[in-house]
Amino acid sequence: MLMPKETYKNHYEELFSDENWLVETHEWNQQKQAFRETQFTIGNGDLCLRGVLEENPYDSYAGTYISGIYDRTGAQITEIVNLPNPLPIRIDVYGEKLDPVATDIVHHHRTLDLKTATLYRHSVYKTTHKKRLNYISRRFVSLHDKNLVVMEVEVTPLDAAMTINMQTGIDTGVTNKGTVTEGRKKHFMTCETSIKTGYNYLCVETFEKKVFVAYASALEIVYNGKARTVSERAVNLRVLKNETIIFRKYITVRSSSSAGLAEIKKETLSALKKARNKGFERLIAEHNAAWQKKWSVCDINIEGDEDATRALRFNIYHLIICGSETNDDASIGAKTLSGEGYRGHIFWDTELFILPFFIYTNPKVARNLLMYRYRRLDAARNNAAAKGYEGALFPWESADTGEECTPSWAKNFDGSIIKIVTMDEEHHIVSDIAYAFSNYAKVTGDESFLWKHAIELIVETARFWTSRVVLNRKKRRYEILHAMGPDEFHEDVDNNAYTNVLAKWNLLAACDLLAKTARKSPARLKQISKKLRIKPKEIAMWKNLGDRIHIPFSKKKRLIEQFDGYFRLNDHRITQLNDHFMPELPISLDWKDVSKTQFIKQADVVMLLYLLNDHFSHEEKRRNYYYYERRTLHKSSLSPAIHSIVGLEVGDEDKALHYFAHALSTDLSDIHGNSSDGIHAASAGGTWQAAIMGFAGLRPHDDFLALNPHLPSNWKKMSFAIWWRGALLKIRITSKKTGVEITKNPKNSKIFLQVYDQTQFLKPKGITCFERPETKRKKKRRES
Ligand code: IFM
Repeated sequence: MLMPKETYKNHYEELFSDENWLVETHEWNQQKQAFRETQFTIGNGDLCLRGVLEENPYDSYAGTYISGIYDRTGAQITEIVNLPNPLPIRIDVYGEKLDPVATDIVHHHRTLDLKTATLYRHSVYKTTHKKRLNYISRRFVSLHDKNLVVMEVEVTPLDAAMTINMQTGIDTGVTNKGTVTEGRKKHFMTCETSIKTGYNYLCVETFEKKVFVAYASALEIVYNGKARTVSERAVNLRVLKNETIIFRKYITVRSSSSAGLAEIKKETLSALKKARNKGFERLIAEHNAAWQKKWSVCDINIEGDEDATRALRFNIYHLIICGSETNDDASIGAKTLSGEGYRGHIFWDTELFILPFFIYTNPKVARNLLMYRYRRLDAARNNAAAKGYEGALFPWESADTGEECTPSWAKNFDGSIIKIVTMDEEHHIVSDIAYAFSNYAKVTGDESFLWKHAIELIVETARFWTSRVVLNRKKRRYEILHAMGPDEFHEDVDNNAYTNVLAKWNLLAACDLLAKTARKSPARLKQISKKLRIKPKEIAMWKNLGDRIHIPFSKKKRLIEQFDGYFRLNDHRITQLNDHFMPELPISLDWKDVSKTQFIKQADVVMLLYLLNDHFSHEEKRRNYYYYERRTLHKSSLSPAIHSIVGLEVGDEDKALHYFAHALSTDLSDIHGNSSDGIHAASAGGTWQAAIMGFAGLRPHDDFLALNPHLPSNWKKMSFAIWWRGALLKIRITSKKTGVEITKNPKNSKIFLQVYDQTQFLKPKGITCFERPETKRKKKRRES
């Protein structure tokens, strides 16, 4: 007979938000430990901590990352630094170390409450003496006090009194995870430690860049209803059966590359003192209020599809916690600040997949992300010059300095080691970045950014293309040879359509911007032309090159050809799907031969249809979408969300929903099997875009914002907010109508909106309503 499952008490449960905000696990599974650590990462945009258990069980991987702190060992590749771990709390009873690997665990439950960005845990241990200990904990990285981490652990012996030994500290024993070829690396050394009454202090310094990172921590013990602060890092306490002892740890973390040792110490300690004076409850209240404010803009609520809502919140949460509002010298790596995948490097993922979320929900962060690139324009100029090009060539993988950081070797899907050529061929990153600058300026209407930064960057990237294209005299056209598009299965191709069309866009965008500047402010144009040494002849050249760049197209098939010769490659059918209903390489083929086939890794032409969607007719989109979608293996997490959006554009709701669901669960269900290395940031950003640019059909235009919603039948209502031209719009969409309300408009901008086929200025107060044309028609019919 099955015994009824014992229920254990966890009073934190009363604090949980409703289940549409919770990400939970109800099991301890050692194989999934690293994946859960990624999933349960907490942070505040500047500092992130992987969701490691407090006890640091065997094989756990504590990760503490600060936005923008990278380092390098010798001639090896620059990587994000894994800093000392402030979280360890070790508990021993009867000389036994309690942790889920070492000890029997009879109950284990972890909950990330996305609404308050608080990580909760409940475990029950059974010692070898068969005595149980109830263990609950919670922690958060404050969104209100950007330097503060607060944690609490409560233990209660359930069967008999226990002598509990607790040890805590800041663990400097951590290293970067490393790679097989480079080994594990430590990027810092300790420069100061002190244990004083009321606090502990630690300061480390990174080896190469000499950045100080300081930690001050205080430990409070609540026992017998009395709270006391202790300076010892180890305590021994006799705790009676059913009595609870609480350990609270307050940690402040500060980093600086300019402050001296004394200064950073003073700041870190004073932040700790301030936090202690506020007290535990107030710190929680302030943190929760900051998140409430954040979600009031960032949340997307889909009534009728609670699973999608929860999954979207999970993805949005992970974007929020890695985007800095204060640092305009750092960007977001492909794996956020939740792991060391791709060594924390920054790719095109940021500008095209992640940035749109911030442009529309937190333009301050978006501006910082762009400023990161702008500040590295000189490095990009040097990179271009070193390779014999004009203008600016941004690195394929970037870290702190803006120099190229792509490693030369990596592991392929079949485990073999392959040479990497992305840095020499994926030059599309140049126009991807220019596109992002233009997108930000268009959506925000931030003219000062446009004049001061965007024009310069768009001009310098256009200049790059003038030196990258070659003239094919015979065919009287310009070509881009030896390139790689987003589809990384095909290296060294000529005239990749994505690259060529975006290069063309970049060249013509530079002309366009200068022409607009000439119309608006001739004085400004003079200034810019002087600073960037632009001559009318040069502008004419950009126009000529842009107009004459070859875009591969098959008249016979009436399709864009992904690159010259693509249609001559072997064309196989996808015959097998994996457990996630995603295509597999047919077993008759070998990975090493994939480049000889028309199989592609990720959205390439389809990405183009999305980015420059008003350059293509509906029919062109439809034909190209179906051709390439059938040949895409989605071996990059960047691919599904884009296929969802373009699926909707061509009217295929089934495909849109299929790919949306897939993208949503990328890191909720570890779909690619590598979430342990960090959250797939581009996929997370892609889910936001699929919801807003896809299902809500949002598109920015020069003079207005357009919405063309398409809600699946089970979605009753979709609500979200966006910033457009300095105003905060709350948008509610149902199958019958769309309501838009201006909730903030400090500059009193006039907002012109097109929804379905109707255009109107939004009322300054109250909700402006747009009825679906079908609803209107039905109403009319009823009336007549
Ligand atoms: O930028 C991507 C690329 O498009 C596919 N491989 C992984 C990179 C980082 O996410």
